[in-house]
Formats: sequence, structure tokens, C-alpha cells
Amino acid sequence: MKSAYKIAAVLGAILGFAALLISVAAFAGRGGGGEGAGAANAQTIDVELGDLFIKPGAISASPNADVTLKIHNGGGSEHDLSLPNGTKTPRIQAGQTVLLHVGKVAESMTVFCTVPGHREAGMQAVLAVGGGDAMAGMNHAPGAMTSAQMDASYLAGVKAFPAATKGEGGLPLAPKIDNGVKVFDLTAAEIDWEVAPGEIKHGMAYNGMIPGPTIRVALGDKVRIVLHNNLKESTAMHFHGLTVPNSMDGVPGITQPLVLPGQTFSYDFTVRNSGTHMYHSHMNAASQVPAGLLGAFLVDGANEPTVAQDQLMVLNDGPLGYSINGKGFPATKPIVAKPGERIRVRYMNEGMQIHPMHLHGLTQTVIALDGNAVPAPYVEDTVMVAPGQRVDVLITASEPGIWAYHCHILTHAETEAGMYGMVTAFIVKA
Ligand SMILES: [Cu+2]
Repeated sequence: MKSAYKIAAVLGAILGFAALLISVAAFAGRGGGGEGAGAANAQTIDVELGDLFIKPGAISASPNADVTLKIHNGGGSEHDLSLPNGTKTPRIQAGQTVLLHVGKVAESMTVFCTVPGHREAGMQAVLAVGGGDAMAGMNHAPGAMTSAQMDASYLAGVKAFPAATKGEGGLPLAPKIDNGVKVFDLTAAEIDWEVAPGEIKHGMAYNGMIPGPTIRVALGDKVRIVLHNNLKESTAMHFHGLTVPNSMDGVPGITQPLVLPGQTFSYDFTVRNSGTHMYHSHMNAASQVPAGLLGAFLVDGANEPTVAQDQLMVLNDGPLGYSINGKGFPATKPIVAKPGERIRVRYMNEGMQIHPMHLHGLTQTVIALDGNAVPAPYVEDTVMVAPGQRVDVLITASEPGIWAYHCHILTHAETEAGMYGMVTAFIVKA
């Protein structure tokens, strides 16, 4: 079917009666079956092209679906639709409909019209995975607001920052000492969490906070993490990045039994490697981790940098939306530094998407990746943090002012209703 469509597309374009013929051929191919096993997972999404807009502006694909876009040109002039990889429709005449097979959407992408000037004039949209999660927090359908409404909504968000919300994640957890062992109790339970002002989402948390409490120990410490499961489902805990005995690795069915609802499991080990690490659920993890079952596990080594502040930036995406330390803009907390101060920021990505973290005005010097010092620190203004990855950077507060600090996948940071999600600020003031 696909190759038949491509041949038809080429012929159609050459012969100059493209769109009608193509759409008929494409529909016939689709309707005629022959899709085989993939058909069960097929998803067809309606997309409307207008004169200098694409609707919806945020096209949501289901995870793992074989996606086809059904593109209708409702405008008065001809348009097309292209994927970033160059796959595109032929020119679509006014009033006509064409199918474009996309396949599995692995990552957020921008789709656009290639007619010269149309993309610049606004004919682009985001095609994102996650069944709509990628657009969580988007309160307004693109195109629904007037310019004045957009301005007002944007400025209201800025004015509200930093907004107060109930609950703070990542607070330090002091251990109890038992025969020289540092004992940390963590209880997993469901929670309602205020991600942004008035935006209360159902999540899962350790000790009632997202991220969970921050555990900070030193190299060589003997630790015991006591996990209590107050969830309605089983869980387990993995110490991501730490060198532990296999039996303490937290993978149910492989290294330990499931921790059933109501049960407790103790993880005992000696801390053998320093750096920025994480702990998180390793059961139904694609749900439990983005829902909030995660936290920072920091191990002080012999050569810690001297810094005025040590800041965490735990990145997450999923049912709680795009968040930094469990909150979305304007409820994110700015980093406030005095001129000349040196700050360590420890990024950790507990989400399932990549987040390039961009800081305006100041540079970020990468000093460690996944808890290991890099042989030669290097400077970036945009630091890529992949799922599961930790990146430590040093930032010197050299330039006074309020510097925007955000994920540079812009759909994680802004909609036409203003900034949201992975946006905060680095404020340098005396
Ligand atoms: Cu992002």
C-alpha cells in the first residue's frame, strides 16, 4: 500500500492532477485492508490545514500506534504537510483530503507546510507521543485566543512566578542510626499533588512529597532503606547509578520478591560510589515513576567542589505534566544567587523524554555525568539530560539580573496561553 501510494504521489505530481487522485488512491489502499498485524494498533488522526494555520496545533499520537494523518485542506490556497525527516504529502488543493502515513511516533516532532513562507506565517504543529501527555498543562487549543488574550495570559503567568502551591518535594531526610547503619524510611502511597496553582493531579509519592525525600550520604556509609508499600499495587525500589549487591538492585522477580501492598522490604548496602544518583520504583515503572515514585540519592565523595549552593533539578514528564522538582511554572522555584557565587546544579531526568535545559545569560560548566567526574569539564548553555541520566553543572552568578531557565523543547515550556511546565529562573542579585 505504501509503495503504491508513493508511486501515485509521484505520478500525480508530475501529471499535475495530484490531490484528488492521491486521496482516492490513498483511501482505496487504506480501505482495502491488507494492513496485516499492524492494523490493530493503527491510529488515524484528523488534521486541518487552513490559510496559514494547522489545527490542532498539538497533534497527539498514542504510544506505539501506527499513525496516519488524514489531512484536509479547508483553506482557499494549496498547502502540504511535511514531517521533519522530509516525508510529506504532495500539494493538496483546496477542499481535498490526503492521507500521510507517519508510522510509530518515537519522539515529539514539528510538522509543517513547505509552501514558501507558510511555515513562517504559522503553519506548523507539534506531533507528540504520549496520548496527549505531551500537551498536559495546555489549557487552550491553539488558535483559540486572540493576540490580546495571549499577551494577558502570558503576563499573568510571569507575574504569578514564583507561585505558592501546597507541598514541596525533595526535602532532606535525616536518617535514624541503628548500630552504625543510616536507616531511611520511605513510604509509598497515592497522593493528590498541586503541580501548579490550582492544578491538582493524582500521583504517587514517597513520604508524601514529589520528588521523594533527598537522601544524602557519604562514600563508605552503611545504609538501610526501608520501603513501606501503602499503594494499592506492588512496588520495589531501584538505586539508579549506585553500585549495590545484586540482591539489593530492586528488580522484582529477578533480584527480590515483589513488595505487595501492605508489605515492607529493607535494602541494606554499603555505599561504594559517589556522585549524583537516584532512587525510584522498578515495578510498573512507566506509571509509578512519572507519577512521582522517585527521589535523589546523593553521595559525597572525596573531591566535592566548593559551592555556595547545591541545587537539585529533578526533571519529569507524564501524568503530572512537565515538571522541575515536582512543580510546573509558575510554581517552580527560582535559584537565587549573589553576584560571584558558584552554584552546583544537579540535573536528573526521571521522565521518559529528553530535556535540553537552557540557561539564559550564564554558562553551565558540565563537571559530572551519571555521577562520574568528566575528565575535562566543558561549557554549554544548553545541557541535554536524557531519561535516566544525571548531569552536574557549575554555574557562576557572573551577570546580575533575572535569567530565564527552561527546557528548550518549547512545547515543554510554553503554549499560546503563556509559559508553563519546565520553566524557572536563575536570579542574580546582591
Ligand atoms: Cu523538556
